Amino acid sequence: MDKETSNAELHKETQTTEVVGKPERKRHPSMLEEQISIFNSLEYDPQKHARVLVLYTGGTIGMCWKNGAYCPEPNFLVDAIKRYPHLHDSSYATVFTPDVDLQPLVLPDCHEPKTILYYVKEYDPLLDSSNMTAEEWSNIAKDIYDQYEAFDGFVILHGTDTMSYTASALSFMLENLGKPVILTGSQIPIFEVRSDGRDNFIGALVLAGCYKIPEVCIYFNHKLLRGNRSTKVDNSAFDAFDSPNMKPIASVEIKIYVDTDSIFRPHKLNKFAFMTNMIQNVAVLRLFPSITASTVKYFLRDPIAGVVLQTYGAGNGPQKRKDILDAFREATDRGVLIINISQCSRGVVNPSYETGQALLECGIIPGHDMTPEAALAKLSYVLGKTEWDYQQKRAMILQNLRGELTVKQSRQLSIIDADLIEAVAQVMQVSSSEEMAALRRVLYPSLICNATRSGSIATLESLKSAGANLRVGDYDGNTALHIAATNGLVDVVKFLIDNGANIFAEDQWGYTALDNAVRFDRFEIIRILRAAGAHLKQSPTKIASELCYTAAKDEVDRLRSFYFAGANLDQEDYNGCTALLTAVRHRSVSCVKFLVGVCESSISQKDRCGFTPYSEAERMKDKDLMYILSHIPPKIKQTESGGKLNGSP
Ligand code: ASN
Repeated sequence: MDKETSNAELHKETQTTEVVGKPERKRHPSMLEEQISIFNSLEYDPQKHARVLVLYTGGTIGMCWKNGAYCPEPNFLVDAIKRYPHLHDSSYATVFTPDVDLQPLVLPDCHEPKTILYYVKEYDPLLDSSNMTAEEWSNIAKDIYDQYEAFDGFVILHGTDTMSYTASALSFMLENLGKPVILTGSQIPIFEVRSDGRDNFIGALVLAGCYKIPEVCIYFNHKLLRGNRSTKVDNSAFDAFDSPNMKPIASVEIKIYVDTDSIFRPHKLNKFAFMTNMIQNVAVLRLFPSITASTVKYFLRDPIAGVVLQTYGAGNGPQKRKDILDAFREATDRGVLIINISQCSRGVVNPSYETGQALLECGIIPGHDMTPEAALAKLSYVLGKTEWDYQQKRAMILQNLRGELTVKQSRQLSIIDADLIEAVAQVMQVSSSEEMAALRRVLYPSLICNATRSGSIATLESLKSAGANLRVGDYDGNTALHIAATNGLVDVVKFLIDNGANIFAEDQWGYTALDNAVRFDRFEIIRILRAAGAHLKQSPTKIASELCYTAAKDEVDRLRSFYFAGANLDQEDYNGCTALLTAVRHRSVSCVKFLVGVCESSISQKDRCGFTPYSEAERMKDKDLMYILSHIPPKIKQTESGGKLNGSP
């Protein structure tokens, strides 16, 4: 009996006690949309709740034992989850709606600042991950894209066998990702007594909902790994995944430890997008000592477009095998992209031997310390970028696009680092390197916030080169980006975004940099943040209340700020009142003028007593307002990047 079989036998034996009954009813496909619309209900509060969308693709986690094998069971998981008190707080869920079918799933309190509400979208068909293809990756990417603004994070329930491939592929396909996407699964189905699935699922939900780690990750056996660094290393242990060339980003123990310094910081943020043109003519070729030239030539024939070449040690190949080297050279001359990665799971490709140099001279690109899964995904992605020519594609393979490879950083000691921190260390009699590191962690956020406040990009640069993490917030959770947005420091905001600032970071009151920019009417900063993918997180009804309050006070610039930030100015507040109707009632003339230029439905909308803005103006006998409301100008088009910023409509 091999390991896999004995594992299956074990499952079979342990299964029966906890498997719950089969549900009577199939879930309606539109149910998810209806459930999501409940998010906008009065009870949902982004400061108290985190929202996670779970995309359930299949895998052992939801499988049942049938006819002597494990297979995915449709329409089973959600009803089962609802019966596990550790996975769902059914009494909390009734707060949102009494309709059980529309209620969110609620993760019971787990001592995090927010309660996690989650929704499961089950794929049809559910798949063992060995059956997954690039088509499924595209479906996942599209679902994340479609629901990006409605959720704080995403969990993908997935089989373990190809989880690292999917995680690697998604890390490239999801461009400018600003929210966590966490894949997890299990070795034993979640319905079984000894399942690892419950812990994995709960950990993934907590990390996706409450920790702002804007990366595609794998969470398994208490470790959060960067997805494109991960690989499945064990098919029978709970500790099934590792990232051999990178420490875990987080570990979930009694406390959750996140290594914030290791979170990937992109160089430039744009609006979140997804790419699905993954080229499938890529493959792995593993060298072995007597491989024949004809095998290599056959392998490299058309239609192959990209090859991950697994070489020996630090990237070495048979330098004396001219026939093989010629085959490689001939392929790269034809435009085939070949990446050199090592057969060793740890270490970097480093052409310091003649044998490595020989491959380099054939046009083979060093793959640094990428995993085979990441190298394949990167090839598919780069080859699919029609806007890049061959040289750009080669250059992109060498670049660190999503944290998939290690780039050596020269750490220069800056004046700030050397002088101030050393001086404080001396006064405090700090001696060990651990204490010194702890001191830096405490001092850097304050230094960063100070430098930001004074608009000193040079100081920020020097802090960054000294190893400071510009994403980290101070004791209030205020990040440099919050401060720059509040103070209208356009250049600093641009610098921070170019240096990987987290546009979704919240201060301790739940405000993001975009909220601050709106509250201080920083139009240009709102535009920059929107272009980088930021969006308002409050529920539309709550935003509508603020809009009404703003309209009542005739604060037209604040209305503009909300408009540029993407708020729907036609939205009704709790009383069914719109900003336009409120502006009319309070004779806020400049707000009425602005709103008639940008609103659609609220111009003719009746409130609960049957008044439209015009009939209200008539009732108030306000001739000016009646004139404005009967001369509606053509609508101003909201631009992609957040609206028309110059001049008023
Ligand atoms: N064969 C399963 C899958 O990858 C293995 C698992 O999930 N543990 O779907």
